[in-house]
Amino acid sequence: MTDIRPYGDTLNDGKIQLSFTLPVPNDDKGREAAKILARKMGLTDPNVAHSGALDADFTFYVVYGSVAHSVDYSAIKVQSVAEETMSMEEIADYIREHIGRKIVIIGASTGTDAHTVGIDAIMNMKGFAGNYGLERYDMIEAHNLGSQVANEDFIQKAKELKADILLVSQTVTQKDVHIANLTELAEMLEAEEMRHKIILICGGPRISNELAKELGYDAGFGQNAYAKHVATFAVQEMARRTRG
Ligand code: B12
Repeated sequence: MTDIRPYGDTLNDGKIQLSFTLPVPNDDKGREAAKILARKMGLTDPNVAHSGALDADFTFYVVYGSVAHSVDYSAIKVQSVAEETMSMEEIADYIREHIGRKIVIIGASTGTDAHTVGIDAIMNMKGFAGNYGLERYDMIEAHNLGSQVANEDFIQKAKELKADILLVSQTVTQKDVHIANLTELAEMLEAEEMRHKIILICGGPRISNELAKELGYDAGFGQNAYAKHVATFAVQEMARRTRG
């Protein structure tokens, strides 16, 4: 597939939907402004499907239109975490065989981030979407520290619990606050001479493996990540390091 386009009614018709807010009242002039903006973004035949007042001076728009661009799908290369995913039982067996002791994993939503559902999905006993969390895994001692955990406290806890693996969740990305916070943690671990001793993994809805590596992490996981994905990577990486 060398030339893919969005699909609406018929294949390759290029139909897309945008949503945005403009600082104007919800009236005809505002709707025209939304269409002009859509045309400037390269959409043909823009159509304002919805406009809703957020207050007297701000309006939310949903605009449909066709985009002329296409993507050469066959040329795309992504850096996903490539391991073949093991099941919860296979992971426990793998740890017994290759590491020979329980491993300690701590996780938190760090900095000012108050979102816990993502890290809970990965760690909590009951898990998420039919996938048990790390607390249920045999051979893994999992500690979920919750949200708004300062990087200093996270590191302190990692020392206390002799953590092998640190899991950091970041949901809020406004003004790139996640980049600053993730970078700070990686730098603090370097300064404490702990970075090479632990496996450092981040995750969240706007985190990719590529971004994580750029920030000095061992791996990054985004949407649709479950405990088995992160545990497969982590235990295999730990075994690789033990061998190395
Ligand atoms: C619930 C929610 C809240 C709740 C959180 C409650 C709680 N206990 O967590 C409350 C009401 C507290 C809240 C507050 C805020 N929120 Co909020 N919130 C949401 C909401 C609706 C759902 C998030 C969620 O729970 N998703 C479900 C989980 C399961 O998905 P997930 O986090 O993506 O996790 C998966 C993966 O990403 C991955 N993963 C996640 N973390 C990790 C970590 C590791 C190590 C790994 C391996 C994988 C992994 O695995 C998970 C399972 O697959 C989203 C909108 C949305 N629909 O997504 C907004 C949203 C995230 N919130 C947003 C905002 C802006 C805020 C506030 C700043 C609002 C405000 N102005 O006060 C505050 C944050 C304050 C703060 N200091 O952090 C924005 C973020 C925008 C951005 N890009 O920065 C969103 C997107 C809403 C929006 N459209 O504007 N929020």
